[in-house]
Amino acid sequence: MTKKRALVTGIGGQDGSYLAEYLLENNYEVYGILRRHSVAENQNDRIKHLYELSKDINGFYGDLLDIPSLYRIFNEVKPHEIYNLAAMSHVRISFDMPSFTIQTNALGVLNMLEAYKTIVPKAKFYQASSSEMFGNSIDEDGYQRLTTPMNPVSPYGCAKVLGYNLVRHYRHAYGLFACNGILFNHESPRRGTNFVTNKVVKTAVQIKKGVKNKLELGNLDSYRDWGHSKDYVRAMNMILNHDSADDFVVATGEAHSVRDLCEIVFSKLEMDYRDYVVQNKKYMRPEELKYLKGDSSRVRKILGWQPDYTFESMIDEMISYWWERRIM
Ligand code: G4F
Repeated sequence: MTKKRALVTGIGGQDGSYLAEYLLENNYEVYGILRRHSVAENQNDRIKHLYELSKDINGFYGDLLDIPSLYRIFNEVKPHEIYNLAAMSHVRISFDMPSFTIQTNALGVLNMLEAYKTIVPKAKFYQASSSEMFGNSIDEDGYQRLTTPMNPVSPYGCAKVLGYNLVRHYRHAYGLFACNGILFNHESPRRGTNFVTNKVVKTAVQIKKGVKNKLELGNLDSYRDWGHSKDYVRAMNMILNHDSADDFVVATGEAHSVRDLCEIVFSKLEMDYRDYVVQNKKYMRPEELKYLKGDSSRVRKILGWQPDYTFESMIDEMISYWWERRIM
């Protein structure tokens, strides 16, 4: 039987790497799009182990904004499933680079949809949409869900709303199997260390090991619904293997503040975060998204998705990861 071919943009990122692993385990051929990196050694950091494990993974240089590269790759791979995970994914940095963010995270989606519609219209398309699209909208019961108004509060969020609407529009106008996963924050040891969870965990371990003496953060009073990336990439695949194209919220339904996160991580390492955490204005955002808690009842009920990790088991895994490394 021919294997299904999956094309994954952003394969070098946290989600791309876990998704590639999951798809290989499930008998797919995986084709990834990577942007050129000036330090060649860092290009494949999160996925190089997969090249040793499987012959079914292949990488292409390309970019969502380089239309000829997309057409070349789509024509060569002729994918059955397309996962568009590539993005400028850091919300605070999107305030510094608004134009690049809008181009990549919105026009990039349009370029992908056009290549998809033209070359493989029978394939299925997953768009990495984000809870950042809700901004500070919260339903009366304290949750965000598909019907919650989208009021983005960052260039990143604004771009993701356009990408989200383009996917819905292409689905309705052209009958494509194009879906959005609205994923709430998801973390792991592979998370970039400039995102708050891995920054807190890595720095707390460094403090415990005596190589650092403080942790500088921005806003401690925002709340996030944090799940594990491995659980969330499984949802992406379930969304594309449902019998009709649809949009789903993926979340844990639990909210913790950045302060709670610090308290939990430092106390697991037998320290008091108040002795080490200091606020630095440079990590604050011009506008902050204050509270996220997702209602994922549809993805649980319709697709049977549920997370394997809890918040605590995810934090434990991240602490062990950094604890076992020689970090300076
Ligand atoms: O870890 P963060 O940078 O994640 P953020 O902004 O929520 O975005 C992540 O989740 C989105 C889903 O909602 C994704 F779409 C997006 O791509 C990304 O994966 O910040 C979390 C919270 C914020 O309130 C931030 O202000 O932590 C606060 N924070 C406090 N000090 C900090 C810091 N965030 C970072 N990155 N660094 C700090 O020093």
